[in-house]
Amino acid sequence: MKIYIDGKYFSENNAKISVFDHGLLYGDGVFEGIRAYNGRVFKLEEHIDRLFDSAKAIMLKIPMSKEALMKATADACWRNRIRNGYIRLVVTRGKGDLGLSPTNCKKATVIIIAAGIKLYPEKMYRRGLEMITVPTMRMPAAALNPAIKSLNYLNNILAKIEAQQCGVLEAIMLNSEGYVAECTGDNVFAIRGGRIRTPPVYAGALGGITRQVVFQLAREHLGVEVEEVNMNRYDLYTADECFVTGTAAEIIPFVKLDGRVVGNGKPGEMTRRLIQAFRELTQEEGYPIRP
Ligand code: PXG
Repeated sequence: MKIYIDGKYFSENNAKISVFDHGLLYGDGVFEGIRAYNGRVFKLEEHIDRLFDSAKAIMLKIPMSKEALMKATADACWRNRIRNGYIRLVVTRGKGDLGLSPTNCKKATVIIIAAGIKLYPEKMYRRGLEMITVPTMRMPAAALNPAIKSLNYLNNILAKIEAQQCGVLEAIMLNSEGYVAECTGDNVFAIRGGRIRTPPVYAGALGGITRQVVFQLAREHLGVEVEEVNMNRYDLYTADECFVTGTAAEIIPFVKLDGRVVGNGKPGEMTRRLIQAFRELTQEEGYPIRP
């Protein structure tokens, strides 16, 4: 594996950054998880835009243009012979001193890891996940806005630990008002009576790229506009179908939440059609890897 750090490639064993990098010391930085399918990087421009938005929100200057970063991402895939894979793009605050202040960090560090993909087992897509609601709530926007994809993921990691303690892989996180925000690393959707609903970003959700793709697929393939509305756990318990979306997960149905069986306990018809349409789209479009 060849890993990109600040314009140079290193072997896995030599890909190292300073222990004084504030990405390590404080989780000070931003990142993206991106997928490549069939020799193309899926929704690359959208991921790069979100990365720059996250960076802007934390006053981090990314030391290259959007175009250069897109080219570098494709190049990292090319050099690693990746046609289908998972790409982690990380921009840290860079090397500073032991103080919190980012002003001593002279230059951000840009890292691109283009690797293979560890998919969820296929049977989850056919049978559906089981989830619980965890006690750790999503961070209020006034503390650290969940729309920022920062390197500070402890909030989500604590929720993930709680899920695993209960023997499930994903969890519903609520916001401080008790509304559904999202999962630890996925957005959440519910379908009832043919209407598709998802929490708005202001409820504490990341503006997921896969979430946005589902808006498009629902419109084009099902003739339905997704509604962004505040939701309670009740709305998930009483839905006909539920699913989560994320770059790694793609679209996965969930069929049980907090012990309540969702719908008839099997992935629903609309969810199945969205999964199918998503798989077709990923094979068709994207930013070409071949130079
Ligand atoms: N919410 C959060 C908090 C996320 O981190 C999503 C939603 C889905 O967004 P996209 O743009 O991917 O559709 C994410 C992104 C993991 C993992 O190991 C998950 C993400 C990022 C990094 C790791 O589960 N999900």
